[in-house]
This record gives sequence, C-alpha cells and structure tokens, in this order.
Amino acid sequence: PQEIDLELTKAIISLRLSHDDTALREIKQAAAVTVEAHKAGIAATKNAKSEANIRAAMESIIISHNMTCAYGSIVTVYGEVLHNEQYYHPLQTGDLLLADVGAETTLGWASDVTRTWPVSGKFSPTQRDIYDVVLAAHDTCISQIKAGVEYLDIHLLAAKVITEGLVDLGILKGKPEDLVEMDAHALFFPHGVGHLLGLDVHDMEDLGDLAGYEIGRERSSRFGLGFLRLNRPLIPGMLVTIEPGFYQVPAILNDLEMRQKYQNIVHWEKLEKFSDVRGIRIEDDILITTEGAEILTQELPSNIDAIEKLVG
Ligand SMILES: [Mn+2]
Repeated sequence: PQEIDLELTKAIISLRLSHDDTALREIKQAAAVTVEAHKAGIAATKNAKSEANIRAAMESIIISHNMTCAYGSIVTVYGEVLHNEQYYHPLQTGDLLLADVGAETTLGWASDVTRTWPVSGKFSPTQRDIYDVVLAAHDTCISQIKAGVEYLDIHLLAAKVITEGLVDLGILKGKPEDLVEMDAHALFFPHGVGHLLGLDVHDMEDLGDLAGYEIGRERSSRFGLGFLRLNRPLIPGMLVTIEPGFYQVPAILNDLEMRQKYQNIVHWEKLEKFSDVRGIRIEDDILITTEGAEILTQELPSNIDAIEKLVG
C-alpha cells in the first residue's frame, strides 16, 4: 500500500493488534470449542481407522456449535509435512497423530491449536524424549511472555530450549548458544514459534509483514529466523500462538548442502534411532495481559501422562 492506503492500513493494524472485550468474548468461545474438538479427536482415536475418522470427530464438534473451521485442518500421521491436508492414511500402532484444528465463531474470530498424541495411547521411549523437548520449549516460552517482551526473543528461547534438549539426547553436538547462532535448531524446527491470532488465523498476514513486523524491521535471511511471522514487542490485549515443534523433514535432512554444513554437528546415526518421530507440535493461544499471559486453551492438557490418559 502507498500514501493514503498505507495510512489506512497502519490504522487498521493498530486497531487489530490489541483485542477489546467484545473480541475477547468471541475468541474465548472459539478457544473453548477448539479445546472440546481436540478432546473429542483424542478420545476417538481408540476406534478410529484413519486420519479422516479423527478429523470428522473433531470438526463435528465445531460444526455442532454452529462454528466453522478457522483454516484447513491438519490431522495427520505425517506431521513432518507442515501443511498436510490429506486424511486418507490408516492409523497404525506406533504412529503419532498431529492435529492442528481450530474453530471460528460466526463473527469470524479464530482459534488455532495443535496437539500430538500416540495412536496406541502410549508414547514410545524415543517419542517421549522428543515430546518432552518440545513441551519444555512450549512451557518455557509461555512462562516468559508478558507485555514489553520481544516476540523474537521468545522465538530464540524456543530455539535454545529445543537445541539444549537435542544436545542432551545426543542428536546435536556443541554448545546450544553456538548451535542456535548456526541455525542448527532449524534443521528440526524450521518455522517461527508462532503468529498473531484474531479475525484471521495468521492475523493480517494479507497485509504482508506490515502487521507482523514493527516498522523499520525486516525479515532475516537466516534459515533459523526468516520464517518468523511476528517480530514486535508484545502489548496487552495482543493474542499470539506459541507452537514449537520438532520435525524430520526429508527435504531438509537429506539436502546435500545441509548434510555438508551440519555434518559434524548432527549425530546422524543417533538420529536414526528416532525414526518413529516424524513430527511433533504443541500449540496454544496466548493472550498478553498487563500481568503476564493468559493461556486461552489451557483446559486442553499437553503433558504426556494426561495425553495418554485421554487416548485411553
Ligand atoms: Mn498456528
């Protein structure tokens, strides 16, 4: 946008960056229905035969509340395909199922939540190890959120916690700070830690980076930073997602340049032991308040014991 259009765009952004009480009432309804949908999806796993069965269980809750899906649901045993929208795969013992599903109210306010759970009801030891790394990143990031904090620093915190976890598991070699500098985290976490949420799921992304990026800031060209959708200081009333993940994306991990660059940094043989972990993401909706953060989707558990119990 140019001239008057640019001024109008900036005005819209300033209004939409922070949500008023009416918006928050809607958003909380969308969040509550989304939590119910996820619980239904997890509970349906026992008798489900395919991804489509789980998707149906989840979306039927949303539809029965007279809401719609805020975006095309991701319900997949191939969690490493980041925007997978195929649902025909059978569910097999040993698979992890990743579900990224959110409701939208009739006025258009969105929710955006991801959980990953074991089809069998029990995480394998390797799945458990990686899940706990992702959960540590998720919990640590949320604990540090409050007005005034830079979202970029939250992203870097996720990168650090994931890197530390992968060093502890013997998958990465080196000092976590150095590894994050080298973008080694992005081999397994190749996206940003989250984004703005509101009337759209990636709110105002149709305005390019004008909304997501503070004036004067531009996207980094670094592999480990360039996919960050939000780079602003957090303000009260702002709604963001926190969604760290771990993925084994063949196009990244089998890329010759990547292999060469990170040859001595990744313990490739050790990594092979984790082949039953294709993709894990844990995502919640976080409202920034003057005191800190409110997790709008808190009623949906994320720890291993509670998730296993819900699968049954
Ligand atoms: Mn999201």
